[in-house]
Amino acid sequence: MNLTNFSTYYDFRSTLHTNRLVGLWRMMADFRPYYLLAAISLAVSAMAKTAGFFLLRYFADNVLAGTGSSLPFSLNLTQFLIAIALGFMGLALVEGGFAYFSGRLAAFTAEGVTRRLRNFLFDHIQRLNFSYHSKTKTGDLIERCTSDVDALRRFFSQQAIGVGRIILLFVVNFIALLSLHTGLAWFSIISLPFILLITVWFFKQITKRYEDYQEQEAVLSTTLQENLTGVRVVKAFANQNYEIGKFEKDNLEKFRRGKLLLITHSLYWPLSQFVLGIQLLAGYIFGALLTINAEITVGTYLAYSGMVIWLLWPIQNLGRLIVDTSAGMVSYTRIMAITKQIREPLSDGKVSPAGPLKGEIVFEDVSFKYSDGSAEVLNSISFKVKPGQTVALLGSTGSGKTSLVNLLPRFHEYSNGKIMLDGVDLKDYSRKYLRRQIGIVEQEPFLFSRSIRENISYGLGRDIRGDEIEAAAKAAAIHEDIISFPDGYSTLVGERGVTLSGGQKQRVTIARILLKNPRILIFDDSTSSVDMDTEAEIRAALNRLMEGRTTFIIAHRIQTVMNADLILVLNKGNIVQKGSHKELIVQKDSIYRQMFDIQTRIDEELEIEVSQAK
Ligand code: M5T
Ligand code: MG
Repeated sequence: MNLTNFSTYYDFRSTLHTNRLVGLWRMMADFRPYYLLAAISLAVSAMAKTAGFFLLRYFADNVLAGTGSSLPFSLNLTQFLIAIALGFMGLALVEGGFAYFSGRLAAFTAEGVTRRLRNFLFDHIQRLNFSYHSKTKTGDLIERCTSDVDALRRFFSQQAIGVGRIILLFVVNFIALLSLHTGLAWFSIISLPFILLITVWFFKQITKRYEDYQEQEAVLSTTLQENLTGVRVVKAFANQNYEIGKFEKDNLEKFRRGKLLLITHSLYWPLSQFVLGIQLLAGYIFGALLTINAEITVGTYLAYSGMVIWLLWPIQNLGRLIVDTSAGMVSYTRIMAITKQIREPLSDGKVSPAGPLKGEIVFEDVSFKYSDGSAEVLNSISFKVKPGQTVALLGSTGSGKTSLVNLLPRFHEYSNGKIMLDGVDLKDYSRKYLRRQIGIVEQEPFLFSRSIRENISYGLGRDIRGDEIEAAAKAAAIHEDIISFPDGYSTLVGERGVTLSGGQKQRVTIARILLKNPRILIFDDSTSSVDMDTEAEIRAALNRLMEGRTTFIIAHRIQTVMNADLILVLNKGNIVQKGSHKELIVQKDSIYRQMFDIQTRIDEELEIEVSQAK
C-alpha cells in the first residue's frame, strides 16, 4: 500500500451522477481493488469466527456429551483438549489478524480518496468564474470542503467497508446455520422484513434531518467567517452585541436541528434492538424445543446460540450503517453542487500571440450587466486608446469604473458591443494570455499571509532575484518601509507578521506589477487614503510604472488624472464627458469643471491655512 502509486489529482467531475450511491461508487475509482481486498479479508475473518462455533459443536458433542469415545488421531484426552484450545486460538488469530488488515486497507482507501477529493476541490474552486465567487458565501464553501469531505471520509472508511462486512457476516452465518438446521435457520430471520421496513423509514428521516443540520452548520460558519473578516466594521459600529445575538440565534437553531437528528438517530437503536431481542428469544426457545425433541444435538444448540447472534448483529448494524450512509450521501450532494459549476476556460480564445501586445484598445458601444444584477452597469461605452496612452476614469461611486476596467482581463463577459485589442476581438484572446499582459493594482489590494518578498514576486512564473525585488520596491517607493520592518523583506504579512496600511499594500502591489511588466496597466485607486507626501511618492512610482504602457487610471483627484491623454467621466454607466483636460476644462457647468473648481478651491484653502499656521 503506497500512495505514490496513485495520482494525487483525480477529476471528480466524472463522478457526478443523479443516483448518489452510484456517484459514491464512482468516487472510489482506482481504490476499488483495495476495497475488494478489504472485503475479502473481512470474509476470512468472519469465516474464522463461524468456524469457531463448529469447533464448539464438535467439542460439545464429542467430549462434553461423551459420545465420541474414540478421539481422532489416537490422542488422549489431555492432548485432545490442548488441540482444541490451540484450534480456538488459531481461529481467533486469523479472525483478528484479517480484521486488522481490512481496517488498515479501509483507512488507506478512505484517506486516499478524500485526499484526492480535497486536491480536486481546491483546484476546481480556483478555476470557477468570478460571478460564482461573488455570489457564493466563503463560509459555506469552506464548510463543504472540510466538514462534508470529512463525512465522506467516514463513509469510505466505515460505511462503505462496513456494508461489505455486514453482508458477508450475514451470508456466512446464514449458510452455516442452514447446515445446522434448515427450519431453525429460516425461523431465525423471520423478523428481517420488519427490520428492513424500520430501516428504510429511518433512513429517509435521517437523510432529511442531516441535510437540515448541514445547512445550518454552513450558516453558522458563514457568520463566523464574515465576523472574523469584518471584525473592524463590527467594532467600529460597536455592534458586537447584535452580532453575538445573531450568532447565538443561529447556534440555537443548529442545536435544535442537531438534537432532532440525534433523537431520531438514537430511536433507531432501541427499536431494532427490541424487535431483534424478541427474535433472538424466539429462536432460543425454538432451538431448545428441537434439542429436547432430540432433533438437534446439544452441541448444535450451543453452536446455534453463538452463531445466531452473529446473524442478527449484522442485520441491526446494517440498518445503522444505512442510516449513517445518509450522511455520506448528503455530503456527496453538497460537494457535487460545487463540482457541477462550470469552470472559466482559461485558454478558450484562439488568439494567444507569442509576443507582447502593443496595447491599442477600442471600445465600441459596449454594454454590460452582472449576471446576478438586473440593471445595466455600463451603457454603450465607446472610446479609443492608442498604445502607450493613458486613460483616466472619473465618476461618482458606483458609476461603473471598476466594472469597466474589469472587462479587459475578461473577468466578466460584456453583453453588447465590441472591445478590440490590437485590432482583434477581445473574446478571441485566451484569458490566460490577457491576464499575463494586464497588470492590475486593485482598488482593495490583497496580500497573502506570506513574506513581503513572496508577495512582491507573486505569480510571475519564474524565479525572481533579490535585487530585482528590491529595485521594484524602490521604484514603488516602498523599500524604505520594508527595511524598517523587523525582518525586512522576509517579514510576514498579516496575522503572524506586520499589518500593512492601505497605502503600503497598494505600493507592494505596484512593486509586484512593476516586476510583472505588463503591456496594459490598470490602476484602480478610489481610496486615496494616503497623506500628501505618500501620495506624491505613489504618483511618482506610478509615473514610472506607466511609462510605455497603455494605462487605465481610476482616481478621484483631478491632479492624478490631469495629464492623461483621455479622460472619461462616467455617470451611472454612461460616458457623460470625454476628452483631454484642456478640452474638458473649458466646458462650463460640466461635471469635470465642477470637480476641478471644488478641488482647486479646497487645495487653495488648505494652502492658505497651512501658510497661516506657519
Ligand atoms: C458599478 C454594481 C454596483 C454598482 C455598479 C462589483 C459589482 C458591482 N455591481 C453589481 O451589480 N455586481 C457586482 O459584482 O455595479 O459598480 P463599480 O464598477 O464597482 O463602481 P465604481 O468602481 O465606479 O465605484 P467606486 O465606489 O469604486 O468608485 O451599482 O452595485
Ligand atoms: Mg471601483
